[in-house]
Amino acid sequence: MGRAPAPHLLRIGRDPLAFNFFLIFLILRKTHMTIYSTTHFSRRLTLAVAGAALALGLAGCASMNEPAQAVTLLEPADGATVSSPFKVRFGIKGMAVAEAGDIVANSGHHHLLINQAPITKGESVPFSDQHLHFGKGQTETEVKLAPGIYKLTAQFANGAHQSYGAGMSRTITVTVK
Ligand SMILES: [Cu+2]
Repeated sequence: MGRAPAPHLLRIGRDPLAFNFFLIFLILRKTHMTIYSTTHFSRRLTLAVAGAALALGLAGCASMNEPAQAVTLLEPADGATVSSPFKVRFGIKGMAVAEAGDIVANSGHHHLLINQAPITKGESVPFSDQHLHFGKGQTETEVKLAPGIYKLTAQFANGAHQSYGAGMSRTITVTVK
C-alpha cells in the first residue's frame, strides 16, 4: 500500500473556506515572526493585522460561495407556521422572469412544487396539483392547503417549462394550521 496523504491536507485542498483559514494562519505566522517583540504596540499591531487578514479571508469566502444565479422563497420563512390561504413570494437572482413561451437563455418562470422533489435539469415540470406553474411571470401567489406539514419547493424553469435543475430550486418546510 502506498502512503496516503494526510486527510486534513486533502480537505484544505478541496474546501475554499479551510484554504482561506490556512492562508490566514500562514499570514499570522509570518506577521508574528516579522514584528515579534514584547512591546504592547507590536502586540496591538499583530492583532490589527490578524483582524484585517481575517476580514479579508471572510470576504473572500463569501464571494466564492455565493452562487451567481439562484432562486429563493422570500415568503413564508422556512419553518414558519401559516394559516391557509397564505402568500408565497418568489425571489430570483441572475436570471430574468418572463412569460412562458419562447426559450430564452437565463430566463424563465417560477413553479411551486408541493411535497415534490426538484425537477432534474432539462426535464419538463409536470402540470398537476403538486406542480404549479406561474407562466404569466408572476412572482407571488396565494396557496390554499389543508392543515399539515408541507415541503414547498420553488423551481425555476425556462419558457418551455424545462427545469433549470436543483441548483435553481429552493425548498422550505411550512406547517399549515
Ligand atoms: Cu412552467
